[in-house]
Amino acid sequence: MLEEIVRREYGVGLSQCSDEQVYHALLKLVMERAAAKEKKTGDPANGKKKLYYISAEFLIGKLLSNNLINLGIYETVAGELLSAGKNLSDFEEREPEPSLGNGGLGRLAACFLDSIATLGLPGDGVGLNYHYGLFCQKFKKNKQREVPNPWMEEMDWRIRSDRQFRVSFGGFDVYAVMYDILVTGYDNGTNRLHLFDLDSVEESIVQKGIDFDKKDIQKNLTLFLYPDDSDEEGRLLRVYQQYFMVSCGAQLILAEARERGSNLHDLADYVAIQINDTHPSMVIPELIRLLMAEGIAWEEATEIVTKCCAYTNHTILAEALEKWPVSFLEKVAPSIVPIIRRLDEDVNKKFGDDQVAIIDKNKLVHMAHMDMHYSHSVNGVAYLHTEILKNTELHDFYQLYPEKFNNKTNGITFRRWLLHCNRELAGFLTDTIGDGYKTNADDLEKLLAYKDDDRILNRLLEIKQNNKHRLAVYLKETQGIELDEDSIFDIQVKRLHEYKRQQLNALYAIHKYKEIKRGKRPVRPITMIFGAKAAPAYTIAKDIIHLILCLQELIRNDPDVSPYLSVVMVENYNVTLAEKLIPACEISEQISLASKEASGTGNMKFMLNGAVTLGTEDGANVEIHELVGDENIYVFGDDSDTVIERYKRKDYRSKDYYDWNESLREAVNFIISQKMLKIGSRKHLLNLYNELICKDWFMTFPDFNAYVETKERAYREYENRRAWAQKMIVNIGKAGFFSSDRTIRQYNEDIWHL
Ligand code: 26V
Repeated sequence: MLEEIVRREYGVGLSQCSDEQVYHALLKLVMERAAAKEKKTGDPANGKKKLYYISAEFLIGKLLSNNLINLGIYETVAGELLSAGKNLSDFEEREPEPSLGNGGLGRLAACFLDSIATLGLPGDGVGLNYHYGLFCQKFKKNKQREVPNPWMEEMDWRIRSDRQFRVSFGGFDVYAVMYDILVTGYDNGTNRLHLFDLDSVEESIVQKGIDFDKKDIQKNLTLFLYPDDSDEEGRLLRVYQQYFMVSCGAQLILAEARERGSNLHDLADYVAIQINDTHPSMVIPELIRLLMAEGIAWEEATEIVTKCCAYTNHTILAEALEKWPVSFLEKVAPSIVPIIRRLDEDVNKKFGDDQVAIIDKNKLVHMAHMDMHYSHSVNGVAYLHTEILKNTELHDFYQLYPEKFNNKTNGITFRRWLLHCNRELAGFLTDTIGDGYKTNADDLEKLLAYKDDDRILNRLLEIKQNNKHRLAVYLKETQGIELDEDSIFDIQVKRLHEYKRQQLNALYAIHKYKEIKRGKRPVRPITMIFGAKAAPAYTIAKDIIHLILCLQELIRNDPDVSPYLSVVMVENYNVTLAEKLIPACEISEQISLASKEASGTGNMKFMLNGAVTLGTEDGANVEIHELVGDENIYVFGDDSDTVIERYKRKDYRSKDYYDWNESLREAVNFIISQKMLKIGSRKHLLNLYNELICKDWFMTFPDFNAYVETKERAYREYENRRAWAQKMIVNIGKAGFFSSDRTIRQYNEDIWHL
């Protein structure tokens, strides 16, 4: 099939093509096949209602192999290339990764698009065409440096559409263009991801690193994806981005609804809108505005919009809940300010309660409050998270609208996170239990019947070993990192955030280092792998990276310790690296402070690939624990009730734990020891040391002992290889629940009704 394309396009055979020609032919092939599977407006196979998943982030990752898998032509194309003396994996490597998201929230949106298409549901993504994805991370002098991360090419996955949109900012208008990326379903139809952009955006305004002139909106609007808690001056630009996204989105939604036959009064029969966190919240007032411009009265317009919109909350961290000054909105989007004020007045009239107001006394607009009043559904992303929202964080709103609150535990697409990233395991599963699991994830349970089958158990261990080998080869080639393939691969990869507690894992590394120095060697060498980006303005997160990199250097150069312990921090952790790391992992670190991680989705990816979780009772870990049982997970630490109580009492003093706990004190002190100061920066290490002793806001110290003990137990039990393989079987077998196909079915049944 590729042969046909290159003959047509270049008039030569596959074996005569340059690599660029082949790559472009692959893009063409996939896009043609995918487009052929689109259902067109008016197709009776499509109901009239369509979903729009609006999100500031879609962390789609590379698309080539996933699309080939979803279209069912992976093997054929791989074979064709091989006969022409070429290797598909070279082209997979060549594809730049669109890193259009920060982490979990953006990756979830991408998994959801895959599942929506796979289930054959009509649903498109709506977002922004960032010219640079999340910054590319470089390590220099054991510190993170940020450089731009381009992904667009002369020819890539984007299709420029003819639709034009005008967006009115305060004082000037812009004309938007729309790019579409085809979203293939596994053995099913094709949907689209719509990414809006301005032709006037100029990459040349980027100065050193990722700095640029924040003021010229025409030139910088979609230049960069925001690293979640960036600097103050960029906040206004972020509001410009958000309003631009939702204004274009709202126009697209209304235009398409009309094309499908809506008279706008019945819009809710034609449209479901999922608001992914508060970044797209301005779609509510924007839609009301547009409906009123069409002559629909206030009450009816707000009612229609409420029926269309549903809001997902992704965090309970107060500092992450967006509140925009009214003055910002007046500058950026003056036409929706009167609408927001009126929504606020209506809420005040109805409830007369400051706690649930949209605009507070400080003239801040609480985006989540607007979402909860003017959506028909509010959901959390894991059981525990939703309970905490209902009982604590959003309790006032839960009392007003109990019927709106619901849980949708996150999921991951098995196409990317099993079929694509772990072909050997996927093949083994097909041989063992058939391939029903590819579309019916619960079929994985069939694996449990083999729990005592030595052949199967050994094969699982062998596949894990092969994946460890593949990772070792890859990291050696790409980053010059050497891994001991016989050591335990213990992995923590995720955004760097204090609540995720990479610092706790680093304290363990120090503890182990000290033990080995004293002559207590582990039975088997341990490889602790980290991967994480820190937001550029997030000082403590960067200090934690510095600590880990310094430990890596210290241990690597210490012949007493390096045969038994290594700390490895991979550079530029992204989706592509995740796809290599996860299949090779044996112990999955999910050690956030209980109550703080809304769900986590990495935890699910590791489980599905046969890693055993070492984690707190937080987010979806709670559900993993329930599914696999005590025997097949390592749980430690204070539970969420204890943590929430301790915050309420305001009596946590990390210094007390430091004073009482000798081994903790030893590890903490080591951060500013002579050995460390010789390698690292006094300023950064001291800053981190002080932060821990004087604050430790995410309570690592109370969990330290339990963490060390539980990790040691996991390492001990690892030595019983048969029993370990049984834990792997249970983890894989029980992972079906975490398929995003299940999550999307639930969204559709409870919220969208497509
Ligand atoms: C944003 C910010 C911005 C300000 C500073 C602190 C901070 C901390 C976290 C965030 C992220 C908020 C949204 C987010 O990415 N949530 C993640 O969503 C995932 C998908 O639902 C979920 O699995 C993760 O647990 C959750 O952290």
